[in-house]
Amino acid sequence: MKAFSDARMRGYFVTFEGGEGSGKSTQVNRLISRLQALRINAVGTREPGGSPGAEKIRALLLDPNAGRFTSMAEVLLFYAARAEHLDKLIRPTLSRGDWVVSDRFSDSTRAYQGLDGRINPADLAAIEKLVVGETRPDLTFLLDLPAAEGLKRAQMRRGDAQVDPFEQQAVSYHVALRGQFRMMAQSEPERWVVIDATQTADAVEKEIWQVLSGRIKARKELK
Ligand code: Z5A
Repeated sequence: MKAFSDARMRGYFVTFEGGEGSGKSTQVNRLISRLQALRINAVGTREPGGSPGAEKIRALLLDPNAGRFTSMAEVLLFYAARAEHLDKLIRPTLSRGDWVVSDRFSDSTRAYQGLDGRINPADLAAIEKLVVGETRPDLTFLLDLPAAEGLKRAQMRRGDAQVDPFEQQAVSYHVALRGQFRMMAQSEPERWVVIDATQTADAVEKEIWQVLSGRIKARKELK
């Protein structure tokens, strides 16, 4: 079985997915520290964003006063940001043989923008193919926890700051999203690893590291 796409040719691409407040940014930072301690060059990044132009698009998408764009406009904005991110950061990093660890990637578009059914799934898949091409994640962690718990954590972290248009959606939307992510993980078990994100941040980190150290060892053996 070929466990990694182009494993000998390029670096390694890890993504974190899940609902609001599921602990993705916390775990991206912890993972980057662990990789750097092993002298593995790794870049932590996020979506939407991750490059100067993409961060500008992020500001548009998450403007608390703007509301949500129409479905197609939203998809195209996320993909415009992703195209920038891929060309300016992700592809150059992977082609140097380094690691990229991203807080969200195209699975978030499939889940969030795919959920309302207003975009034909075939159109969404075509845009993904055009922009992402072969630069698909090697491994994706789904940080899975009940929507209400994630929203509570996000609210605590936000404090007095304004709520972005995605967090403003009804709890039922976030519940449906959780189901969508779980379904996606089930349909591609060779890429996704589901982690119980109700555990402490330390326990989540440990579980992630167990999976990754196995992958690192396997990569060394492949070389
Ligand atoms: N979006 C989209 O619709 N389509 C797309 O293609 C993409 C994104 C790429 C981006 O918002 C929004 O864009 C997102 C989806 C949409 N909106 N929603 N909903 P964002 O980047 O601002 O937010 P986010 O990606 O949803 O993540 P977040 O709210 O920043 O949360 P997080 O990164 O998953 O969690 P965290 O910041 O690491 O942790 C949250 C708090 O919980 C914090 O205080 C931590 O200290 C605490 N924490 C972390 N882990 C734990 C554990 N294990 N136990 C207890 N407390 C914890």
